[in-house]
Amino acid sequence: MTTSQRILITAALPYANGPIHLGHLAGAYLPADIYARYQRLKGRDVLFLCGSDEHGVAITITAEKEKITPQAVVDRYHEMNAAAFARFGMSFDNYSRTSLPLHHDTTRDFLLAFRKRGILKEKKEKQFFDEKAGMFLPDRYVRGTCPVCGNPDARGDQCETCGTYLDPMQLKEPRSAISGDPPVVRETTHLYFPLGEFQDRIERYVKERDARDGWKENVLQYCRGWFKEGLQDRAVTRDLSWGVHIPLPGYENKVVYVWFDAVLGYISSAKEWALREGRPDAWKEYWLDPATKYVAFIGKDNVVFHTIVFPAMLMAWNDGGKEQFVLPENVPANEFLNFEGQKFSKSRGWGIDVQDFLDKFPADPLRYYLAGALPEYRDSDFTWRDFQAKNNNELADIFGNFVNRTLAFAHRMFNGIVPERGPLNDTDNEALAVLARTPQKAGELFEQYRFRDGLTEVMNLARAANKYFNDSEPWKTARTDPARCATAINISVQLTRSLAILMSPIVPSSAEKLWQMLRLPGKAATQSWDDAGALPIPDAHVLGTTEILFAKIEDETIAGEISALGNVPAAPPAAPVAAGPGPVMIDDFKKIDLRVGKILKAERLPKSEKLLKLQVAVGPETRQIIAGIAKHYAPEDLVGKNVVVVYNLRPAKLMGEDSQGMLLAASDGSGKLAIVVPAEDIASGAIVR
Ligand code: B3M
Ligand code: ZN
Repeated sequence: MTTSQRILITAALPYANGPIHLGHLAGAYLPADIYARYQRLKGRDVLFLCGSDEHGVAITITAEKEKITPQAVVDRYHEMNAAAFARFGMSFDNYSRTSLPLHHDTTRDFLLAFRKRGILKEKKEKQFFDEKAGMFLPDRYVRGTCPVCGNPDARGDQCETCGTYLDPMQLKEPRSAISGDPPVVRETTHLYFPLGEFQDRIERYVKERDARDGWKENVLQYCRGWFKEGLQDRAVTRDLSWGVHIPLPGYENKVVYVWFDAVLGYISSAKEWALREGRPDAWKEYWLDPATKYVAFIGKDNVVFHTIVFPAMLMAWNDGGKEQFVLPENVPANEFLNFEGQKFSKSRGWGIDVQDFLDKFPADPLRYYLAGALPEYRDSDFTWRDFQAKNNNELADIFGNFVNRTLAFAHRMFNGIVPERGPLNDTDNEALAVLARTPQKAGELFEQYRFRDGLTEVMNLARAANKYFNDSEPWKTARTDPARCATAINISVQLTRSLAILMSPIVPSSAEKLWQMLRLPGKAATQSWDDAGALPIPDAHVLGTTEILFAKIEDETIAGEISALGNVPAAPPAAPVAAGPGPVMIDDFKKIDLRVGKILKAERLPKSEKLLKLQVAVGPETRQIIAGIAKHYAPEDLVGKNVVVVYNLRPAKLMGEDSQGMLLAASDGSGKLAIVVPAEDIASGAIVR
């Protein structure tokens, strides 16, 4: 029996402790989904798995705060996130959850097998205990003064101010992050996984897989850092009550460490999938076949667990000789997506949840925008204006417009019947050459986890298609050369079909809508990627009815979102350049007192991504001016610059700061902004007229 290549794809299991936001989508989920959809089009046998990570102390803390059970917390967020993923178009074969008995059993299998084989060692250690909360404190729930930099609010695992990795015992004046009380030290016993013993094998593993499949530089860098530090043995049990219980004497009040069980959730998710398929052993076809290519998509904060801890656990299991699990062939981790220039933050209410977003806009424009802005190499930024621009200027104006003009023309001039393709000319051949090479070019990039570049290739085909339509001028040849017109429309229709297939990993529901408009059999998602460059629609094929694929997003809508950000002032709608207020008398102009100022100091306002606080010398006087130029200038680039100040503008308060005047700046409506500076050096205070 020949089977097509099996690809096992996992995406990090999100904690069921809050709603997922756009940053999560851009980090792991959208790239994983594009990859899965692309591989299915390549005809590969894909199993794509995810699920909720439902353990960990953060969940018990939420439960205590809300006075409900941890199970109630995870039930709520599991449902919520599963629904959000479905709406976003995630094509998981299974979305599981780690509170399932099936998962607890899988975890205990690993733990007990490791214990039996002497891999897990018991160690006694001293740990902080919160007497008020009645619990041992996980490292990050101990706070205190950093011994290195003196930060009074350092976390027990790491000081976020100076970056030092800490042991909670090193903190000065430690206190519990749960009750606020100083904790006491108690002795406790835990099982340790000997990660240190695996260092050589893990280093070799990373090297080998990188050589074979090209790991991302950011991921390799994290690994090198950990290797250099030296891998440490890790406790895999915790003194908690919520989690996977351990049937070993002395462990009655302990559970498995959340990360030890979470990574095994990928295996349980496959088992659950197999049960639902009615073939309980089917998971083995993926996990236990050495020919399976396993790719684990994650965000950068999860790297160590997927490149080191999980592979070491699988190696340890495989050493037992029973089942041989495949190890990740690649771990494509993205950096972070920020939101309007700042980190997503649940506590500060900064960012947007997936459900909230999808209540306002369909999934495909969001998928398209995020795919083009994925933080593949460095952090990237979601902004409402970029989102609008990408939707309107690319999705609607390039892809949507090509589809719309082609199908509208075919309906109007050919009654919706695909006209005959005659002999080809140079214009046709040029377009068809772009078409012929796009599947391979874009496909190679997707294989290398370069989704932004892959999308660019596909969109270049859409651009070429628009150009082809323009150059062919079917509206002219309809009269002058009907056969030529027919050929151009035939090819254009074929191109819309190709785009439906090639765009389907990015905008799956629009691709299916287009597929229906073409009235072709099957679905866009079940076609062959490699045949996307073919011209299979027969002459005289009858098209379906046409609809608009992508709606434009209005300025008001976006302005509304921006002003809803609260402390960020909405940018004024871009005015057409030529339209001004009309003529004024010189006396009116003279009412405005303009003077040269010199910027002495510039700093960011902590809560604003748009505003800078400037100290500007105007003659003998120093004025504080709050200017909305933070997106265009770095504070350090402004110091020393001469500018033009509206000197007699009535003072105002912006975000609680006094602003005495305003800088002149030019903007052209494209979002670009330039401050106005005198052409020569001139004394500050000089009058401008
Ligand atoms: N739940 C962390 C996170 O959501 C963690 C991932 C588990 S992957 C096995 O970022
Ligand atoms: Zn510090």
